[in-house]
Amino acid sequence: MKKTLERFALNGKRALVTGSTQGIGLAIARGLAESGASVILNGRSSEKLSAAHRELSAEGHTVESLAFDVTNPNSIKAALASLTESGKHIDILINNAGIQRRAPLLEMTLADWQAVIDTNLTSAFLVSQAVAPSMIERKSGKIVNVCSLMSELARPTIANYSAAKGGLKMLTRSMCAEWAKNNIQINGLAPGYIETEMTKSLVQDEKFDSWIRGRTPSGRWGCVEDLVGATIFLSSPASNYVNGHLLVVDGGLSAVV
Ligand code: GCO
Repeated sequence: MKKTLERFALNGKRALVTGSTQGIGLAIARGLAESGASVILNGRSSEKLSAAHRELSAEGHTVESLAFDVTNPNSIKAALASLTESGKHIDILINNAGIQRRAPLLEMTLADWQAVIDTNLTSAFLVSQAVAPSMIERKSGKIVNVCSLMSELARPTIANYSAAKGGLKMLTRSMCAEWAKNNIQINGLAPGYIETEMTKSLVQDEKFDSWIRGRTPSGRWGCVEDLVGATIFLSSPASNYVNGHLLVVDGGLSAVV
């Protein structure tokens, strides 16, 4: 039993979680830390970053913070250079940063389209491109791209988000195609409808809430903790022969009509 559980241990590993000051990112960061990893938090707001840092540190975890803009190559480069200068490398990269800007397609502005594509898709390209060389050099690494149920299914008013998350699924497979030979495992995590700040307005919408509870075989919204086990699996030696895979955590929603 003990040997099997050790496959999920992350002791001695350093994980960077983008967009980890709240919601899914913070829950994933906490789960990685509880599994033994030292965690680097990231976010745009230094206030939220400090608060998340204090929260996880108070729980006894080894936490660092890197405030950089995941859509800005220079910001990413400067942040990672500061890590390298202190002799640190990233073993596990969780590309989680994501926003939502809902609008009917005919009314969607280019700004709302571009902001979602930049934050939810291009960021994973930029941060992974900056982190991968060190993983390739060390012939070891884990990249988890936080995709979505919307990587596979669409609904009205979220074309930007669905296009980004669909692209992220294929970027995951493309990373697998080019980097897996270096003992790097790149996989996608696809959350279903999870209660977070991003979905708060949907949860509070009685009609939408009722539809989700009826449409989801598990009969409930997911919570951020529902995603931690799958992320630990994809970040640990337990998944060393899993690559290019999209691990769906959606209460069964995408399995049924
Ligand atoms: C929406 C939601 C979804 C969820 C989640 C589902 O407007 O339908 O925001 O996009 O955020 O991504 O997997």
